[in-house]
Amino acid sequence: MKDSKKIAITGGGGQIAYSILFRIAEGGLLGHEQPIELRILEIPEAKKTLDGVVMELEDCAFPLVTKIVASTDPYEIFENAQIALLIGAKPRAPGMERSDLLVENAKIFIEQGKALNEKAASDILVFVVGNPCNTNAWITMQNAPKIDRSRFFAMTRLDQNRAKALLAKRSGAPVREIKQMTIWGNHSSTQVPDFTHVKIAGKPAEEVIQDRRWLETEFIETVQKRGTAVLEARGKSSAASAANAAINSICSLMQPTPDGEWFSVGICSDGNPYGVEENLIFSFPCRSKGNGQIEIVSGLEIDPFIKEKIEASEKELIQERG
Ligand code: NAX
Repeated sequence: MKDSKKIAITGGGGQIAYSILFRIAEGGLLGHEQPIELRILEIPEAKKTLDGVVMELEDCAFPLVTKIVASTDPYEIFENAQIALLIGAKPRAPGMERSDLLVENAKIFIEQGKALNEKAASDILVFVVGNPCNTNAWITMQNAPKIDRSRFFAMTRLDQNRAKALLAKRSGAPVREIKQMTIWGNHSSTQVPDFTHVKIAGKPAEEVIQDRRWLETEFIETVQKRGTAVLEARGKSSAASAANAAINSICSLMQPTPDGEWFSVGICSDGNPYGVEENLIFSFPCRSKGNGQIEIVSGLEIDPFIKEKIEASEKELIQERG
């Protein structure tokens, strides 16, 4: 039997965790041959909820789970962690400005960055879901100088999945035939779902859909506003689809990317081939060589309509960085 992989998850009492923990424990993240140790963080106010979730995890008797640690201390949770899923964050309260949200979350991710720096495995993969996820990932990276900057990621995969699903619906092609869907920039309303390189069953999306106006307007806006639409319909924000996207992302990072495909993830922009400001966590089209070793897909021609939007998202991230 292989050694257990230590997976740290924050926000363990929350909605996304309630879905992702069970999928990870079942083998959905690292496969059915890899034993795992779950190390789950919560804040004291929600520790009781987490204790209930741990009881349920135990009651599943997952064969792959060798140990579960639940705590309110990030230094304990991140000890020797090899993958960290930073899901827990402070939600936006009614009337709260985005700038206040950034300040409140900065405190969390400064502390967690320091704890990761001190305690985690040096080659840990840090994947941030909690919003504003790009800037939270950047703050974590700044506070964990011992960990290579290429090991920090922010989730834009849910946006990519939403975009693929929408193109599949519109074109009538199955989702698996939609390839090379890029989300550029920030996971916010300035995100850029780029349809210009998408292939639908091997053909350019614009050729299959034959409605550039729809792609430039309704398609982009629907993807950008999908989170709000789910919230309005369900009365709660996206959870199972977010957990699914986080799992998809880690699988894409850990396994070599198949030919003719790429995936979107927020990564450190240092040395990127598209002239985006350095020292941001920015979503790019990426390919993995396996084990979290990824490179940005280079040489794509950027459509002027898309370029303008990428610059607006870049500007927003520079402002968030402060
Ligand atoms: P919930 O509010 O259900 O759960 C968050 C949990 O995090 C709570 O139990 C809370 O007590 C805990 N928490 C807060 N501060 C913490 C800290 N310092 N350490 C450990 N735990 C802490 O939110 P949920 O629906 O699970 O969403 C979690 C985060 O994901 C939110 O920030 C949300 O905005 C973000 N999302 C990001 C997405 C993305 O695509 N990047 C999509 C889904 C989601 O909106």
